[in-house]
Amino acid sequence: MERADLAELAARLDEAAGSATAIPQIVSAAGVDVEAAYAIQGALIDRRLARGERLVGLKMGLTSRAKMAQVGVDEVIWGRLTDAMRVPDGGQVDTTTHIHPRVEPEVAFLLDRMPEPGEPIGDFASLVRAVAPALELIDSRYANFRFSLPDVVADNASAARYAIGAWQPVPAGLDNLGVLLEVDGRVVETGSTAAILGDPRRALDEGVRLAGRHGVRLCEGWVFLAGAATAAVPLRPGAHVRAVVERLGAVSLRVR
Ligand code: 0L1
Ligand code: MG
Repeated sequence: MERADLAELAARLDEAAGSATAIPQIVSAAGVDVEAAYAIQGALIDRRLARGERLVGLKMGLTSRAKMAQVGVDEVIWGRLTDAMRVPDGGQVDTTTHIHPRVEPEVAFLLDRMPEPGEPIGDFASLVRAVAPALELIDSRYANFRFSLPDVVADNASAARYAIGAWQPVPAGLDNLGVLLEVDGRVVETGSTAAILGDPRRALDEGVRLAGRHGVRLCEGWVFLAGAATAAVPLRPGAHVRAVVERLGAVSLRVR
């Protein structure tokens, strides 16, 4: 596929996000494969950077069985995070600026140095400065939240907004911490960090490897969203959403 055609698909996804209007599965309809879909994702992010946003990290997607089953795609994917996507802990999100937003509880890592592709997770302690509870708000730009693998990759792994709680030293037992997702004080999902590839540290390994294939190296000071510990739940206006991760504390946001 020509570069101009990839740029056109990126522009349509960008406009769909900007106008909060769902579109059909234009990427799979154009016969784009996963490799080219990551090039579209890159072009999509370049448009945001051209508007003044800064690249500040990476997110992993579909790192748990619950998430894969929810959307019918069974491959781990990654996307890019910009500063404009971040919501302060306790901050507000306006649902009218999104199409059909969902929220999921995650853990975030703050990177201490740039990892080498293929570096084993045994070096996790030297790579990660701190860990925090996180909420990711995802919003597919495709109608009915339905897509194939190339569609969702091009759509930046459905990334929309994220909130991060207070950074903590890396806790013991990171591979099996209890996770709760609450809406209006009621627990709606429960899980464990073990749901994230068996150990969220593995997500960092995968992120370094998969993004490295596309020439993207993680940088010191970047945020890394390791993936969701439960399925995502739809967001409705007025809701107060909170994620609690054992030993890490809580993070919340309010929906307008
Ligand atoms: O962060 C995620 O796991 C989302 C990945 C893309 C699939 C979805 O929209 O649920
Ligand atoms: Mg996620």
